[in-house]
Amino acid sequence: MNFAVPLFLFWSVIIPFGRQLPALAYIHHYDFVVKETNVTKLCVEKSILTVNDSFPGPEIRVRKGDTAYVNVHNQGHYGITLHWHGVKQPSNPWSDGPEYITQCPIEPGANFTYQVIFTDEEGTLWWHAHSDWTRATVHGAIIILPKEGTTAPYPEPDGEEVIVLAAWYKGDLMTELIQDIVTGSDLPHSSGYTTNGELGDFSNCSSETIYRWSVDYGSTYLLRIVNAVVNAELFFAIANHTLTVVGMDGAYVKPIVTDYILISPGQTMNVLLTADQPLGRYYMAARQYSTEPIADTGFDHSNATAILEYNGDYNLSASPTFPHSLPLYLDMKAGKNFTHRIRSLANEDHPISVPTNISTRMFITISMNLLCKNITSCNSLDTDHMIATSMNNVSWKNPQVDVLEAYYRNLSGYYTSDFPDWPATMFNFTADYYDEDAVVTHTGTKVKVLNYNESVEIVFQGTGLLGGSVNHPMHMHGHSFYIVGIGYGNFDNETDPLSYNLVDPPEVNTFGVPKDGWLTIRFVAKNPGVWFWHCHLDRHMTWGMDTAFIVKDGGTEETSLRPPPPNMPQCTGVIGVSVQNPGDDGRDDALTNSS
Ligand SMILES: [Cu+2]
Repeated sequence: MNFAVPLFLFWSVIIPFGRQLPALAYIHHYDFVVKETNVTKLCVEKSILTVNDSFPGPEIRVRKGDTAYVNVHNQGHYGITLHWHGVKQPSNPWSDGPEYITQCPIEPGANFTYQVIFTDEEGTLWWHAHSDWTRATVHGAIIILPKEGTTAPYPEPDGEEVIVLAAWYKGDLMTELIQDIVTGSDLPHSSGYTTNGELGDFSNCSSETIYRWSVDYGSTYLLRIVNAVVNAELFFAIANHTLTVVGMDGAYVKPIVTDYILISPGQTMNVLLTADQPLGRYYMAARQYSTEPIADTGFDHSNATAILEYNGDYNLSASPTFPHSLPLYLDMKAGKNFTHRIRSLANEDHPISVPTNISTRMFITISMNLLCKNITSCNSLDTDHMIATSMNNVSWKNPQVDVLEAYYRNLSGYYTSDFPDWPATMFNFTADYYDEDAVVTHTGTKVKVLNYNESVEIVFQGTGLLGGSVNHPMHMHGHSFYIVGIGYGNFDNETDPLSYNLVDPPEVNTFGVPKDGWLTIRFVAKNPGVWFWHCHLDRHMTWGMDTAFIVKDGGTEETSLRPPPPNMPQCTGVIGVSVQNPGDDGRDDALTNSS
């Protein structure tokens, strides 16, 4: 069964009915039924969690500035939440979605209506589950058209195509995840990558269902590409065809003409393609960009393929052409070359506003670590510890009542406001050698509190601790941010700022901190509420590479956190075992002085 089809079939169900408001903003309503659906891939039938029986899930299609109400009916076996990735949701974190950060899960049998408020986003974003790893199959594209009467900053394409790239797990992902977390093992690895739900010609039992896209010679198309993969950055290319990247993460970029892209989990890219090649069939292919030490973790070597096929008469028996421009798994140079070309459009119609008077500076190490399994016995690094991740050596632990609820109701004992602005110790972060003591981290539920309108600069510094330096795509909720600097080695606070781009830095919601390097971002904290930020490789998120901002109210109704909707899911006080590392190093002590 071709799972691209249900997406189309459900169009009639999810098509919004519009009610016009002043200022040409529309309200849309969707019903999302989350349930188990049987599918067969890689010659094996299994059950996956879907929305409306569709993998990928239904599209949300709005115009800039609209609002969508999405009623989520949970008919699955586990609690679930949904997140509207890249939608800023001003003053409305109640509908942002990350479990135990802004809400507790929607229990099986229950429903919750999210109010998704669009403001300045334009282009493509996506939605996904934000509980455990359910987002593996519970996700879909969000298409944000320009407001009526306005156009995108490129000629109107003749057509468009949504390409959702995802990971496929042969086994029962939830069962394996829980088992691995309990035993402290490495977390599940995927068995392949999918294009609009299909693995393609290079995977077993997948040729007949390969995803196909028909094009007319001479036409130009807008591709809306979403990386919904759980744990991998991907290279993507289309044989013999040039790609022109024009948008990223719901904002426009200066056109990048290229024969491949690199896209991180969480990122979206809008790409123009002109069908200008001889009539025939061409592979659209994706493969993992791995920066991990292979000896430690290995990676998924599969190639995801779909077929671009021209309409018209030609020899159909010939094999499609494969894109030789698709870089190989470990091609760091190709990764770097593409990433360094991304610039915001930054013109009169699409201006940017990079903060220059910084009021809050943070320097944050992001690391692989070890965590004590049980505080009463922590002698051996090998047997008494499990893998963890951290930011400034704090490995995030979810609270039993979500941070937003605790903040809004002034409940103590659930989080502390002491997320550090600096690492506790300075060391040679990117050295190959590392001190075994430095590798041990501790858990905490520490947040960073920001005043409204504060201008924030964060330098993320990757570390080589545990020999585990990798690219970390960091994602922030509730805000987009500017990438003003990127570099390799240890950050130098005297010379590196001289290279900052304050003219046309990309404005994004997810961006990779390079392996053995650093990344500087800037943003203005103008969205009151609680906002999660974390690595968008779920293995790192699960291990603790997360924290949250609390942005305080700004003094007016418009600049203040709204009250919660009446039907927020209640916290049962029973935290899912699968949520995070079960390691405990005295976290409860740390919480006796809650904010
Ligand atoms: Cu990471």
